[in-house]
Formats: sequence, C-alpha cells, structure tokens
Amino acid sequence: MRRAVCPGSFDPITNGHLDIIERASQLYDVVHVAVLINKNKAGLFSVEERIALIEEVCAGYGNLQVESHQGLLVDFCRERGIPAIVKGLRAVSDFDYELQMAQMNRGLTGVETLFVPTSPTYSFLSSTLVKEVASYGGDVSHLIPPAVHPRLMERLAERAA
Ligand code: COD
Repeated sequence: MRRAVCPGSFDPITNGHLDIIERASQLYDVVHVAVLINKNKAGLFSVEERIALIEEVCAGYGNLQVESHQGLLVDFCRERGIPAIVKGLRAVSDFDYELQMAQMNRGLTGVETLFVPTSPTYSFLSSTLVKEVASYGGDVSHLIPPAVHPRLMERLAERAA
C-alpha cells in the first residue's frame, strides 16, 4: 500500500488545499490528511470543525483518512508507516521554507517530501488571505468549497458581533 500525508492547518480548507489533496489521492493508495495542532495559534475554526469540513468536502474520495496531530509531522508519519509528505508549492516565496522543512524532516527520520506545483488558478490562495478578504466583505465564494463558504461567513459574523 503506497501511503502519503497532506499536512496543514486547514483553517479552513480552500480550493488550493483541495487541488493538492485530490492530486495526491490519484497518486497514492491511501492519503492521510493531517490537521496539525499549533498550540500557539488560535484558529478561526476548532480542529474538530476543520476535520468535519475536510471530511464533508472530500466525501467523494474513497482513499482519504482525516486526522489531527499535535507535535512533529515526522512522528505522525513514523507512527503510521507513512514514507512521503505531499506539499503544494505556490510560488518561489514558498520554496525557501518548504525546502528547509523537507530537509529537516528527511534528516530526522528519512521521510521524503514531494512537491506538487499549484494549479495557476490557486497560486495566490491561502486560508489567511481568504479569511482577511472575507472579513472585509470581499467575495471569496470561488476560492473555497461551497460547503465551507456559509460556515466561514457565519463564523466571521459571530467574531465581529
Ligand atoms: N496551492 C497549493 N498548495 C497549497 C495552497 C495552494 N493555494 N494552499 C495551501 N497549500 C498546501 C501547501 O502544501 C501547504 O504547505 C499546505 O497546503 C498546508 O497549508 P496551510 O496554510 O493549511 O498550513 P500551514 O502552512 O500552516 O502548515 C504548516 C505545517 C502544519 C504543515 C507545518 O508547520 C508542520 O509540519 N508542522 C508540524 C510541526 C513540525 O513538524 N515542525 C517541524 C517542521 S520541520
């Protein structure tokens, strides 16, 4: 069984994430989508909510497992026997940090990182920008899955109240 992990914060999942997950799911038998918990960063959505959104949006894929993890990504991989991390590369600006993480992770446990070039449509897209644009009233409906949009708008309205 060829296994890989697509890791991230997914706060919330965007069409850019979805593109990478979908492409990974075509290349591997099992793809683990790992929602990494960052103790120092409060998210807009709880980890449980992020997982529920990913599961809803990805319900059509038969080979995904969505899980959370606190700690090192390499430990998530080691515990499950996952030899490969799949990451999307948006632009040159992503490259420096992604390269550092890939080399660190390989040095720690030998896990490989494979980079998938982003689809040009999503090269500017991040959860952070989606939240910022939406919070000022910009239309982000074409940037996130249809199931995520109403939840995002509700959550931003709650936060603004
Ligand atoms: N196009 C293509 N790919 C995209 C796009 C897009 N528009 N948007 C996101 N992606 C892909 C990228 O591969 C990105 O890395 C991934 O989705 C996740 O994106 P985010 O924004 O949800 O998540 P990040 O960048 O906050 O996630 C960083 C990690 C959680 C993966 C990283 O910090 C990590 O591995 N943390 C665990 C702790 C650890 O092991 N630290 C040591 C690292 S050496």
